[in-house]
Amino acid sequence: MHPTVISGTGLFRPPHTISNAELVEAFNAYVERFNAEHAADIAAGNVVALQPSSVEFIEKASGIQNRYVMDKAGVLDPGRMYPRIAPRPDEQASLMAEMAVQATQMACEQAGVPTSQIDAVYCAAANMQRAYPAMACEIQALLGAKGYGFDMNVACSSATFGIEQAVNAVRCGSARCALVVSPEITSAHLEWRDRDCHFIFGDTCTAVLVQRAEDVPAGRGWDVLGTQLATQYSNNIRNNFGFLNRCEDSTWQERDKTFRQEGRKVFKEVVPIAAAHIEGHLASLGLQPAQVARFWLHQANLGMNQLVIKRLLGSDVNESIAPIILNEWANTASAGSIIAFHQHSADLTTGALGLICSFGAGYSVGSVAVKRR
Ligand code: CO8
Repeated sequence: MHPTVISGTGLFRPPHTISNAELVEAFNAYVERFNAEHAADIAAGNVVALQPSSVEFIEKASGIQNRYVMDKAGVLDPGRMYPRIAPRPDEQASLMAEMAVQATQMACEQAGVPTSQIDAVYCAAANMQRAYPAMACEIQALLGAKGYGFDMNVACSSATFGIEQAVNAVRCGSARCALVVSPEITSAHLEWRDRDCHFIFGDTCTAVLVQRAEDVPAGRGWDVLGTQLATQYSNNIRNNFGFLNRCEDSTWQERDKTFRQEGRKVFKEVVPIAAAHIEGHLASLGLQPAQVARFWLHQANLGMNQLVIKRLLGSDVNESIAPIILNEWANTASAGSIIAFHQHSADLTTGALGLICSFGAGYSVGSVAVKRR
């Protein structure tokens, strides 16, 4: 068994931002238009009038102030309310692969390795833009990488579940330099016309390189101490979009074909699951939460992260213990905890312990314990 190291991380920043004020203005224009168009049915009680959204609610309920998206105009057009993404010919690099290559180049630069050294690619994200060929195979080709690649989806926990696959492959010797890449175009499967969730998500892509420790210069990267994954089936976060839809004679416009959730239930149920998971994982490594210098938690909701930290440490969340990036990025599905790690880890010194933890649909929870080299 070979010891493993996270040697580099990368982050792709989409071209557009949407502030809460811009989002709410567009949403409320859509609501006004919808209610005017359906005035007779609303008056007759056949249609329920839509309610407006508000910046105050969004910030208080979630902590989100902004999100990045691949297309802004389509999302903010009250007559459309979803991104406009041009189809590409098969010969051209696909959008998810393009995002993945940019994030990977940054991770490889940080690690000081050429992309050609990668010999396993895990494209781990909450949605894939096509059924096949696997996104990972295309990313592998664009990077000039060797070995093999495959796609995997465990919703918001895809990246940490991918890291466990990468760590195990490098540990066992079936790969030496494994890439976990998480291109998240959440804007394309979010229902922007539903005020309960229209503010939640943003787009991005992260990349994580896992290498054999002996290949990484001393003092660079993070030793992987261990990974732990768990799932527990729940329908509280669900999206029924899939290849069987055409056989059911339904269209993608139906509400169940984009993201839906019972947000309150998710909040209440996932916080104790995540806190117990982290405690259990650390205990299996002979560690207590108080010994951990930093927790890079999933970025869905500020209040959730505050509660997880309170359960673990009995204290309030602060930027040093558990950095928050969701105010700027919103919930980026599987990429959130990796963005936090990427942006808030350079200041920790040799020997510092850290824990990356994601949680979300499935339910799923995945954690990666690391130690600064
Ligand atoms: N503006 C104004 N009022 C609103 C709005 C709005 N935009 N939205 C709802 N309200 C109203 C509600 O109608 C409700 O009114 P009333 O009391 O009259 O019924 C009131 O505000 C309170 O609503 P909620 O109870 O829903 O508010 P909460 O305080 O619970 O906050 C949250 C809602 C922010 C959604 C919160 O519950 C939450 O964050 N929950 C956890 C969510 C979570 O972690 N989900 C994980 C999903 S991520 C994942 O697993 C990945 C999936 C794959 C990616 C998908 C990409 C698209």
